[in-house]
Amino acid sequence: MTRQVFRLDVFGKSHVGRVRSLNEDRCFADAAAGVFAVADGMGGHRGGDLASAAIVERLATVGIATTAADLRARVEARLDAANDAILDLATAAGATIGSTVVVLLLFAEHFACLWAGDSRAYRLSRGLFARITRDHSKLQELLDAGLIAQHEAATYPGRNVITRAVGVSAAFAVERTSDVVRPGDVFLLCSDGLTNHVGDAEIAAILARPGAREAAEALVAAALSRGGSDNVTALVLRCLPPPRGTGAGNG
Ligand SMILES: [Mn+2]
Repeated sequence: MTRQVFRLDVFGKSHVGRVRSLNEDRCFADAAAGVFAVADGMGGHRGGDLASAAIVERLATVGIATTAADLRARVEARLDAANDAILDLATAAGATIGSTVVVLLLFAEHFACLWAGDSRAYRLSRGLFARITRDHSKLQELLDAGLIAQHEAATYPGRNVITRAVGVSAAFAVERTSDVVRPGDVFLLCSDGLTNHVGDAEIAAILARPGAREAAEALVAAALSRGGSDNVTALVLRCLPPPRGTGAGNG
C-alpha cells in the first residue's frame, strides 16, 4: 500500500551539460516509497559516476515504510551503506571519490529532507519560496562567518569546494530537516550545475508554472543556455490535493 495522501506530479531531468563528456549526476524517484533524490558524483576515472550510482542503487531498495521514522531510518541505512561502499571503491582506486546527495522523503502529510554537500532542495509553498538545505561548502562557511558578502558569492573562485559528501569519511552523517507538506507544495531537488547558472528568483518563477515536466525542462534549459559548465539535474515534485472522495485522511 502507499501512504501518499497527495497526487504526485514528478519529473526529473539530467543533462551532461555543454562542457563535460560524462554525466556523473544521478536523479532518482520512487513515488510509491516516497523517496526522491539527486546525487552529484566527483572523482576522476569514472569515480564520480560510480559514487552517485552507488547511492541511487541503494535508495532503490528502500521499499514501503510503515511510519515516517521507519522511512527515514531505511534511507539513512542505505546512505550509510553507500558511504562504506564508496570508501571501498576509493581505496581500491587509490583516489578520493564521492558524491553529494539530497533526498526528499514523503510519508503521509510529512516530508523530511536529508543532504550532504551542495546539491539543494527548494520548496514553493503557498507562494513562499525557500531553500530547504544549507550547502556544506567552503563558500557557505565564509558567508556564515560574514567574511564575504552574498553578492560576491556567484564569482567566488572556490565556490564549488564542498565540506561534506558521501564516501569521503567513515564518520559520515547527513544533515536533515522536516516539516508538514501543504497541498500544492512544489519541491525542487537539484545539482550545483543548475544553481551555478540560475539564481533563486528565476528558479522560483519557473517552479510556479503548472506541470513538473515543464518546470524541470525549463530549469535545465536555462542552465544550458548560460553555458552548462557542469552536469545539470533538476527533479520537480508537485504535491497536488488528493482526488475528491478518497478520504485520504489529511484533515
Ligand atoms: Mn556538479
